[in-house]
Amino acid sequence: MKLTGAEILCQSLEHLGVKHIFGYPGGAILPVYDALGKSKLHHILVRHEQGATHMADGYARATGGVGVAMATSGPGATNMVTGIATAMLDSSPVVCITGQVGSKLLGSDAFQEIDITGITMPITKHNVVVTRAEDIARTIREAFVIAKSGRPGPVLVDITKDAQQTSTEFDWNAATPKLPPKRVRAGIDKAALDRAIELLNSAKRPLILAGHGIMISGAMKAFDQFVRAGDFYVSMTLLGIGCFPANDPLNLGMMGMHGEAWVNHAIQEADLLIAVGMRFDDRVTGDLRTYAKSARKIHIEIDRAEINKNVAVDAALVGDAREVLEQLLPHIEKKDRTPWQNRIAEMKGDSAVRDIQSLPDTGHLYAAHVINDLWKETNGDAMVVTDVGQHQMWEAQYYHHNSPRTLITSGGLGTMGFALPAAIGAKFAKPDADVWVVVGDGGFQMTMCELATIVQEKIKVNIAIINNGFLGMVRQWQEFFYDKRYVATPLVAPDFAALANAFGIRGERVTARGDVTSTIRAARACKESVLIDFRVEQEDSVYPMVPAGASLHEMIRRPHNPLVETAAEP
Ligand SMILES: Cc1cc2nc3c(=O)[nH]c(=O)nc-3n(C[C@H](O)[C@H](O)[C@H](O)COP(=O)(O)OP(=O)(O)OC[C@H]3O[C@@H](n4cnc5c(N)ncnc54)[C@H](O)[C@@H]3O)c2cc1C
Ligand SMILES: Cc1ncc(C[n+]2csc(CCOP(=O)(O)OP(=O)(O)O)c2C)c(N)n1
Ligand SMILES: [Mg+2]
Repeated sequence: MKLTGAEILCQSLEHLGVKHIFGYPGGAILPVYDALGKSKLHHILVRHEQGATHMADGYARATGGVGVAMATSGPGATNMVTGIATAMLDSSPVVCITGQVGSKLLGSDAFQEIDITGITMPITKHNVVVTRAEDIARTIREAFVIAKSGRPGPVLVDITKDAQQTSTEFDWNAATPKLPPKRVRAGIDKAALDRAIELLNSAKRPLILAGHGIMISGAMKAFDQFVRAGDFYVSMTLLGIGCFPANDPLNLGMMGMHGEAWVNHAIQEADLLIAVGMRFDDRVTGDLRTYAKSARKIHIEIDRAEINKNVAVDAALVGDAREVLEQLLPHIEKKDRTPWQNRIAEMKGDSAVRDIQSLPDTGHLYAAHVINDLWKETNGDAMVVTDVGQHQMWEAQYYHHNSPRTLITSGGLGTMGFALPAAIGAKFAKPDADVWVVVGDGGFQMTMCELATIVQEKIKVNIAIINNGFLGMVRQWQEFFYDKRYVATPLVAPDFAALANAFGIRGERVTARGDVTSTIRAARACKESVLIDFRVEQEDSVYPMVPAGASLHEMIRRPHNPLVETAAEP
């Protein structure tokens, strides 16, 4: 059967099980759009190509499947760069398809010609220019295999206009990928496994560092069994949140710069750290010279390049988290952990002074109240998509996630503007999910144009703007480290509720603590999307805080006590 390259692309995507494409058209990709119109694929018209990549990323993170974004050449492609880098840093499987000028014009500075494969070389797992229609089906199959296999990541396929227009024979079965999936070592090193088992069974103060890789691997069940077999305490990275239920007594909470104080102290006192699918980011370790000095380390990690990159380890188990945990499981011996449990309880007791919710209403609305009320009102079952800044950290501290893939957030690149589009993508992936955007007044203004996408697609996503009138996280750094010189952080914003109305979305404003729950409840009951502008305390800070480069136990604590640092146990 003869088809154009554009038709082959659409049919290939259908073969790969793709249902949604987030994109924006233009001249160099028009043949594909023409074919899209005749296909079964649902194209979601975004308002900015950055939004398309975040939507594809949110879609991928909500399901573990591949998200697809599309744009034209030149500015369409360059607008994707931030979204691609965001996906790269958080190992998210996204396939970006861009149009390119005709192959005969390549290198001539043609209209809207840009070397997008050159630009995205360091921020994609793989990228490729396709100049022949007959290569499209195979290349797109390869793109999906590469994006999803091993350590996932973004792949960009740049297709010249003539390749889209030329007709050629289409045979899906013959278009098998030529690239092998990223090679994962066949077996886990026996000596390392023995060493790990010995360390696991001899440790007195073991602590698990649970990361994003557990979710990527789909290792939640094996992880749960592993934790219970050894009665191990679990701490999580920001991206690991959800891999183990927050309400389990063995779950201590988040580690790192804004992690729970008792977790950071426990890391420094542990005699064994078991890192599973996490990469020892500097937000997690603080000063490496003083990091977990008393602890031996086991690292379970699929990407060999991560081993000994930041933290030297005693046993490296290179492989898929689920497979490794399953191999370890039969060897784990039950131990009496009473002294370590007592020590943890002691450290926790210091910190969890009292529950934030039981504080009297002082007339101030704190972001922590909003997040904690959102958690209560949604029974912890919402899919929360956050932006970047203080509100992101408060979400991690005060919304207690019990299920995997229910917190979607940009960790590695820390991309402001991520939340709204990523939530739209997540909603398409999980139409029945109660999707909430938790976003700052700064980040919201970066991609708020996507409100129009919500309206055009008639989807239901609730938006909680944590409006503190500041680029809050930067203001916090200025408060702590620049003598409160608030340069370029006070932020004027539009009336967000009125703005929502202008887009055709219901808008609310909340200034009093007593109105938080009822407004959240009404928003959930409403069939359409609702935006709530929460006017919160302007100069509150996130505590505790390990200053960048400081030792993990050197945390700045809340100076006086109008609030506790984090809520008591969920
Ligand atoms: C303002 C701000 C503040 C932050 N503060 C904190 C903080 O206080 N605490 C914190 O934890 N983070 C914080 N972060 C996030 C931080 O920057 C990192 O993004 C995060 O720590 C990374 O978590 P991770 O290593 O679990 O996930 P990733 O970076 O996604 O790494 C996942 C790892 O798992 C591996 N992997 C993938 N698949 C598998 C598999 N199948 N099997 C085994 N391994 C696999 C990957 O190779 C990779 O090494 C902050 C971010 C921002 C923007
Ligand atoms: C695209 C981008 N630009 C700049 C930054 C640096 N930055 C990190 S947090 C932050 C402030 C965010 O302000 P806001 O969205 O209002 O959230 P808040 O911290 O107040 O909750 C800034 C500017 C960033 N992370 N991303
Ligand atoms: Mg703000």
